[in-house]
Amino acid sequence: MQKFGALFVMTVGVTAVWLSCSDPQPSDPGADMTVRDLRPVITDLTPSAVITVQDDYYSPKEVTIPVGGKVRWVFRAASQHGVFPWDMGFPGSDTMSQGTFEHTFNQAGTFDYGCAIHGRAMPGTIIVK
Ligand SMILES: [Cu+2]
Repeated sequence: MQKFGALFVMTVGVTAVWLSCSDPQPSDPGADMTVRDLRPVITDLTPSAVITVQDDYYSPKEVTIPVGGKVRWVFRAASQHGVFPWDMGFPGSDTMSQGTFEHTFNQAGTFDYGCAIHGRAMPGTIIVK
């Protein structure tokens, strides 16, 4: 009977050690984050649209992005250009021929812009929805 008792204690002990080693819930601080939580982080790193600024046009001229999306303008021009919002709906860029300018649009709407130098002869539109 003493043998069975010792076997029982040993079996319970081994099982307890096995259970504590195979804990299926490791403490991962990001484990309860959802895709929705991560979306602002992802959009912050990756632009929703990339617009090339050339002589004398934006390509593409019109883009549609989600709310919270970022637009990156990449200047690849010989002349100076800029991004100038007509209704001041977002801060414009400096004028430049090479370089980048970014803006994150956190409100829905239609944002028309043009060039600070060439004006409305260089039209562009950002649609945020
Ligand atoms: Cu221009």
